[in-house]
Amino acid sequence: MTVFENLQQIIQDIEAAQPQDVEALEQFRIKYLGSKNIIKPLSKGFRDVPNEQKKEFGQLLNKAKQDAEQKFQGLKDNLETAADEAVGDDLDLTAPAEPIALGSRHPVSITMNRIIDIFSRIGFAVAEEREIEDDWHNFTAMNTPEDHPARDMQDTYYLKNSTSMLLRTHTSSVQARTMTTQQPPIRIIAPGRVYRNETISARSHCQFHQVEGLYIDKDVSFADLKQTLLYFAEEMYGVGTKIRLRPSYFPFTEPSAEMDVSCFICDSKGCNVCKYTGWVEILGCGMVDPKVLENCGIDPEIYSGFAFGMGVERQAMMQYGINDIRLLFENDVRFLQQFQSAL
Ligand code: 2NL
Repeated sequence: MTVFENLQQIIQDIEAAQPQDVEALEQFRIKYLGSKNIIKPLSKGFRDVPNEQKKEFGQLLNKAKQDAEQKFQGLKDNLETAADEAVGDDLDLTAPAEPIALGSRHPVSITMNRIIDIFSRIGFAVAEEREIEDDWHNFTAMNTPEDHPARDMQDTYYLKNSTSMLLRTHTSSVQARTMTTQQPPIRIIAPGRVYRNETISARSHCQFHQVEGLYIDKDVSFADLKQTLLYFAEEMYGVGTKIRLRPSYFPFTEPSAEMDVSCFICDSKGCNVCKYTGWVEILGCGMVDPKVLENCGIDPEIYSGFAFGMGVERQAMMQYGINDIRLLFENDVRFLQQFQSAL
């Protein structure tokens, strides 16, 4: 066979080739367009072709290369379109979208929101403030003496190299800031995170949440305190819930009391939560000490008020039967997704 005949055969083969898939197309590319393609060796035979045929041979060589290139591009485009259409077969654009999973509220947030909601309904405004405080707003304004153990480094987190800046130990500092900038009537609740240097265990943690409340006006009495807290207890733990006030002591209230509610777990019949007493302690309260009012620029001869403070974690734990406070701060979704809230 002459190089001429060889070349003509190749051109016919290119025309007849029908690669059906990506693999066959690749073989085609290697054979006619790759670095070791079968057209190349023929162009080396160019000098053996008689002069009068050189022009025709050159044109045939170019035609072989162009045919191969054209055929390859055409087949490649066809295969890609076919692949796109195959994917399209599985795509149902009318199908409903995958639902996006909603998160759930943290049990501490659920409990705190319920408390906030209950007090909002009788006119308490929510007050929020900084978590890094100075010792005046956290302790001094609250009538806590310089040598009080709560001020100790052992109990309170102070900022590095500071004896006056600290992480607030209660949200009373929020109320101190409200009282120094606003005159009565004041009716606020202060929900938020607080910090105490405690050893972490199933029952205590170095961070927890509080809701404190403050009501200051002319003629606010202990009877107002008691009725407000009874309303809260019934809203929080159900109509018919009883309250019990026991004398107590806080530097910022006088007189002071601790409040128990009749056990909502066993209906006061006796259980683990109420330790078989029928009562569970939920908050501390009292009449704002005149010294606190004075410290914050409110005249105790004109105004009086009550205040209370409650921890949120313990109430959430009792409500949901959680036996280890650490679960509330680990953020394990398997734990967190079990809680549902209306608020
Ligand atoms: C508790 C007890 C309490 C207060 C907090 C308060 C705030 C102001 C003035 C006076 Cl501005 N008192 N707060 C009063 C009594 C008790 O908390 O056991 N908390 C977890």
